[in-house]
Amino acid sequence: MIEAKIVAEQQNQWKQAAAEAAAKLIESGMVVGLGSGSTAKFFVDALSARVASEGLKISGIPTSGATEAQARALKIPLTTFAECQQIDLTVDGADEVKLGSLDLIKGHGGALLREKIVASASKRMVIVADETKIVERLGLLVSVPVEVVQYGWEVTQLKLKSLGARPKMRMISEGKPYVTDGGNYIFHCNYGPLNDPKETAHHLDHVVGAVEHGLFLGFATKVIVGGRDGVKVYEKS
Ligand code: A5P
Repeated sequence: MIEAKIVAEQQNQWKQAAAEAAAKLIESGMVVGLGSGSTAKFFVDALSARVASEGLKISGIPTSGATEAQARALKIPLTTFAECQQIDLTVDGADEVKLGSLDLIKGHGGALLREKIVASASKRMVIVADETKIVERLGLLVSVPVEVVQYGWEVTQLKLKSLGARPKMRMISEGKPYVTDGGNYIFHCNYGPLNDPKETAHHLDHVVGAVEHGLFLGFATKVIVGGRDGVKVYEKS
């Protein structure tokens, strides 16, 4: 128990170190995509400190209600896609990162749809993570979350099963499904380590009733990783 607490504390320090390094990449005039999850939360903290102390002039586009609330509380100016359709740089976390391709699994914080919309509108996407997220193959540590519209979810679940996944509905508590900011359900699809993430993504892209999935292939341009040897930066190879 105590050991688990120490590991979690250390992991948080690594996340924070990566997030603070990413905050240094932000320049005045940028439209910044604000990711979701605990590592992105450290980034938003660090960014707000720069806005307050250096007068950095930026506008943020949050990827979730939680990030929006944090940014508002920290007085980070926000904008919307109605006003601005291109983001200069997005900083977000990830659940798994494959070095080399910088392909990712994201969405275990429950915000994958908005995260992918923001990523797809971004010129650059920087991922902040601690070293425990680095994998040889996607799917090694976590399942692939899939966001599914509520209507007919039973049919969509069967379709996901037929693709070889073991879909499990994300729940808040017994009998109470988790509902995303967009009003959808999430199914965690456990495939195990993926041989061909592109093929899996292609199949998931064509499931009627599935709005988006957590395979983020080809989006990240840089990954900043905090770990026992300090902060390391990886570019796409
Ligand atoms: C949110 O939906 C996710 O994509 C997060 O970015 C991801 O789960 C990483 O979260 P942590 O930074 O909390 O580990």
